[in-house]
Amino acid sequence: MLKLGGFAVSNYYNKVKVALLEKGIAFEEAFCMTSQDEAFLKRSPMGKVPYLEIDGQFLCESQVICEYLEDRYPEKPLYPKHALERARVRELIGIMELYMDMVARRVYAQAFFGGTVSDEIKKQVEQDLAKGVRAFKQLAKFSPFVAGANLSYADCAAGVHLPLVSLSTKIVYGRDALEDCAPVKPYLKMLNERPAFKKMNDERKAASEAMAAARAKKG
Ligand SMILES: N[C@@H](CCC(=O)N[C@@H](CS)C(=O)NCC(=O)O)C(=O)O
Repeated sequence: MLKLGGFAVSNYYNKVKVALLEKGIAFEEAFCMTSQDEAFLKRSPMGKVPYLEIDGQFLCESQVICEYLEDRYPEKPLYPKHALERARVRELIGIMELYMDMVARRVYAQAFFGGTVSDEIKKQVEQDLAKGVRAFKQLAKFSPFVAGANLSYADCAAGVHLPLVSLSTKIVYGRDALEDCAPVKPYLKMLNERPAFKKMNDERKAASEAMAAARAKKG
């Protein structure tokens, strides 16, 4: 049985989790937080989540894990058939992760964890994120899925990254960086009507509430 390591509040963990659910692959969840401890680095060399345990071996990086899932479980594909269309799915994922989530992530400490971020970083993030959002708007199809007619790994990524980019920028800048991209809201609503996305999101919300309660208890 595959074991997915990480926690249900992590967007990268949830990207893989929703792909597993959509593909109907049996898996167990192995709760763990990120860590730089020697023992954890044996599972995930960068100390990040998620990782996937496969017969006692460990694989890290969410996109690499998705590629493995597609190769190993080709039934119910989450990539289109043709090479260029497959590349388009990866292109969208790259834009969302490298130029949107990874950029907005620099203000997540302030948005979600009670930290503060310097004005300089906020300004830089705002500028860089505008380029990522522009590229996303240029490439996203919403017809009805983000890369075209069929559900793909780009939707697994969009369904977990876009809400975080929206929420974090709304909190930090008072303006949702995706507010000019009108199809995003109905698209996310449509995704969340799918049982796999609903399950992932229900479990994310429960885990997030539990984490907030534990933090409040700690003081
Ligand atoms: N490129 C990685 C990103 C994973 C990632 O950054 N995960 C976050 C949790 S959402 C994490 O582990 N952060 C801890 C750290 O960066 O040390 C992937 O796609 O798996």
